[in-house]
Amino acid sequence: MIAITRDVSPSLAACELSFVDRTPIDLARAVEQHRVYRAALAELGCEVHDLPAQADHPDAVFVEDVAIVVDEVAVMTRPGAASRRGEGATVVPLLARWRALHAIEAPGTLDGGDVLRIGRRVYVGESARSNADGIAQLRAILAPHGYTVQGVPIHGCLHLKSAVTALADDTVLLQPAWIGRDAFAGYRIVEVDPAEEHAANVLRIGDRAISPACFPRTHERIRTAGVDVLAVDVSELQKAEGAVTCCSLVFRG
Ligand code: CIR
Repeated sequence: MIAITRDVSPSLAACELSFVDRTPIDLARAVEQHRVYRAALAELGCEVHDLPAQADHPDAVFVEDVAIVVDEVAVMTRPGAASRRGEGATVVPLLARWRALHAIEAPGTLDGGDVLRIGRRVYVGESARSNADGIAQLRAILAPHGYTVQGVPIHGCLHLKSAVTALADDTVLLQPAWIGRDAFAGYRIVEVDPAEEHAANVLRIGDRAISPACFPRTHERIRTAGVDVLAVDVSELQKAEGAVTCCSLVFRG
């Protein structure tokens, strides 16, 4: 697997925030946590390509949001937050090594954090960041490659993948406060522990899942479902409303 990451911006403290209160971020700690996160990706077998930080883009470490990568193509997004629209340009030449590139055009908006692919099914959060036009454009690009693209309402969180991620092809980890179970009725559903509000965002690589260290109760539930958990401390990135999927683009090389 290939993993694209980007170093933490020195301006991370000026990040966008929607559902999380602004609290002081320890930048040196964020940088160290990001180094350990990259090491976890390598431990799970990824070839990690790390892009340099973008000082003028506080949220650029959250590289997941600027592109969608499937086996056949990649799609450069048009992030819903105007402050983030300059982040994708430096990802293009790197991603172009592995995939033909498409792009979401105005007035469409789409954040990669809203896109969950499970096999040939692509679920897209109907969030403040991803609009109907962006979802329709993604559908038009991916349908010829055999993917179904389905919008899913979410409420009370930033992105679809704040509320649900995949643990396996037949199993999802879900926060029922933020998303209906009905869209995932065909799957085995593991719910986050009620005491761990933000625990639904895990990064599945093969048969293992990277998850923030602060959610031990949900880790127990994930292990009970038969999936091994690799816990990483991303506390400073969580203060910027990020977690584990958002810091990488992971795809088959
Ligand atoms: C933002 O609001 O855009 C960033 N502060 C956080 C983005 C997190 N991205 C993600 O979970 N995919």
